Amino acid sequence: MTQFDLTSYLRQSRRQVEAALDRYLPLQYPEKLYESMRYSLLGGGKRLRPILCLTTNQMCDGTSAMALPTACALEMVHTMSLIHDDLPAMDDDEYRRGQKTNHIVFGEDMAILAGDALLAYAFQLIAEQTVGVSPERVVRVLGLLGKAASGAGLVGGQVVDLASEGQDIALETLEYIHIHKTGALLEVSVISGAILAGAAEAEIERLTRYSRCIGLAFQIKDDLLDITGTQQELGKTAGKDLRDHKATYPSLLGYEGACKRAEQLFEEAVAELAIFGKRAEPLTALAEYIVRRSH
Ligand code: GRG
Repeated sequence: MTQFDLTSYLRQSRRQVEAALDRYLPLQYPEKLYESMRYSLLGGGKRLRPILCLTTNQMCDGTSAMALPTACALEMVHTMSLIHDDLPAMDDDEYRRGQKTNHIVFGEDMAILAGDALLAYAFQLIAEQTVGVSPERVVRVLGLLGKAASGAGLVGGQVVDLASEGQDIALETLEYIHIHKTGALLEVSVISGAILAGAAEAEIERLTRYSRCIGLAFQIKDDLLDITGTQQELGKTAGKDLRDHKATYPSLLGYEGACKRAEQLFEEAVAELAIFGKRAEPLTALAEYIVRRSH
């Protein structure tokens, strides 16, 4: 639907993000801690959150000096949530992205501490390295990221998810879990880029609605990919009893119903971008990627 070359855009953006992550988090004393942090932070992944932040920032006429620290901080919060999610006390996963999980390689104690350090450093990075943005805007972004990581965001979603394991849950509960576990960080990824660039409130509102649509669409697509098995091939641990009984969009809406809902959300997301005109091409292509990706 668009002439935009998303493949090379993603390749280039990932390269920019990965170089910055490497630079912002060099190996240092105590080495074991930083090796553990770097192992998960630099160990692959789609880099979707930083790319969304940079893309929105660019669309709103920002510069990478404004947005790169926040983009990397978002990836740090995402990475710490994955490290903790994989722990024996949570999902108890041995593999992620086809590689041994952090606690398997570095031990549970170090994995907990590496996650804690990544979370704290994310806020330090934004506060200390953001260039060319007023303190008010930086504080707004810090507050939104704090909210997305808190009980009103990722942690809240994880708690309800853990409490729902092995149970039949309503679509409402499933949506609560995904809006908080996945949607909250995707939302702040999109709007932080706009806030840092000094976008108008009406634009931020549109982008908030865009991000909510792609957040849910992302999760529906994840559930659909779980069915086709692509996720398992990429190294997620499969076959744990409770997770096999987990409620998903396809289990509640049917496979076709879930596909239809994801497509609807994609259309709604794109409609929110109309006010940006042609400048929204990369964000449109990213929404399309989220809904139609193969992994
Ligand atoms: C944030 C303080 C704090 C604690 C974390 C463990 C926990 C609390 C929350 C769990 C959050 C979680 C694991 C959500 C799942 C999010 C998700 C959709 C992950 C997969 O994202 P992708 O596909 O992953 O973008 P890649 O591998 O591409 O980076």
